[in-house]
Amino acid sequence: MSADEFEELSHDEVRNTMLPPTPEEEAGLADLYGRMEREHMIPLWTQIGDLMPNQPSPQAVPHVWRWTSILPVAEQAGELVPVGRGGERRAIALANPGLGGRPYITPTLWAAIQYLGGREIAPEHRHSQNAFRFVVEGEGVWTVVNGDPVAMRRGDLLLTPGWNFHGHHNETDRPMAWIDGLDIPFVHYTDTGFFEFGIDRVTDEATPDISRSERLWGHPGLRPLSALQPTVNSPIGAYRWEHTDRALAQQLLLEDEGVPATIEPGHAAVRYVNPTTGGDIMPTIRAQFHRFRAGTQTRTVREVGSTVYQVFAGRGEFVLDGERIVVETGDLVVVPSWTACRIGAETDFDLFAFGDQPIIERLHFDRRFIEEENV
Ligand code: GTQ
Ligand code: FE2
Repeated sequence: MSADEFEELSHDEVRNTMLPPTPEEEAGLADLYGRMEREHMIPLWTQIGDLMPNQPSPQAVPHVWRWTSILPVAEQAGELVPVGRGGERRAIALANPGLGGRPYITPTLWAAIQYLGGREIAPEHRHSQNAFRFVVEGEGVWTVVNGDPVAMRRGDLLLTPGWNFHGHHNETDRPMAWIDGLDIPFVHYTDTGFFEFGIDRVTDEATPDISRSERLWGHPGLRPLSALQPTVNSPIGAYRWEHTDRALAQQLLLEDEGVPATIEPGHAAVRYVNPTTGGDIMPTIRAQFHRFRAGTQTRTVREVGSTVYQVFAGRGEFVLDGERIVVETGDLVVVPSWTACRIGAETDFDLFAFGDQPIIERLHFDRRFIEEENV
């Protein structure tokens, strides 16, 4: 595909070449539009440019949330707002400024900072919405997923797929904060969500280092013969940092040895997958991790679907539709659909990423466009 294909005439440009209506036609049209309004009908021809643009024209905008700004807000909420039944979670959504005040980071995705004070418990519940947690700093909370306590530590990705009971308990005297990602907006638009309370605490306050799901599934390339059927969601409750870190480090070492292992020079990347299918961890959410060597720059890419990045370590920049944003550890950046995105690493740079691409791909709406030159 060439860049020219995105420079076709808009609907308005084409319509503006038509003859204007006569005064009689004008009066007739006013009557017609009045009837339509009373009958709750809307013509396509006044809406088509908005409904069917030549290319995606997202309401969501590129935006950055600074860790140094959002963490203190979560801490203040920790002092003022109790966590418990009813409100369920001390989670504070990152609201995309283009989405009209809804608590959505993109049209399909929810991202929030969640805060649990020392010894606090977030009670069990379950819902249709798929969820994950990602930890940039701290430890001491266990998330109990269907009765399986899963330790949360720095760099870990923890899964809570739809309809699994889950609650969180902090076993230390120190607070902990992390990032939640869910498909709340998608489930809301499609009216597909169910919700149920569980018991008023968590089913198991044990604090094992390793969860039952990892004991069964966390061995590279080895699948239990007791579980040969593919499952919709990944059975792995925790993707541990030591594995992610090692996988990325080895890609870069292999590149040094001349073995093709990275996706572009100096850019190592992995996708978190469901080991029963090789596909994404959950049906609506993709999660990946990128590691860049200092000085590396990606090409400029546009992609259908929206992505949220959280800086895990280092310092770098996003250039989004030509605007440069410098980011550091903990900062979150949202890249809406079809936004031109280039990433540059000032230092060695680690990025966690999640997006809605599994929905897009399942529906065959996926498209990607790589600009030929860095500008
Ligand atoms: O931790 O169960 O950010 O149910 C939003 C909804 C977290 C959770 C959120 C949730 C949770
Ligand atoms: Fe939940």
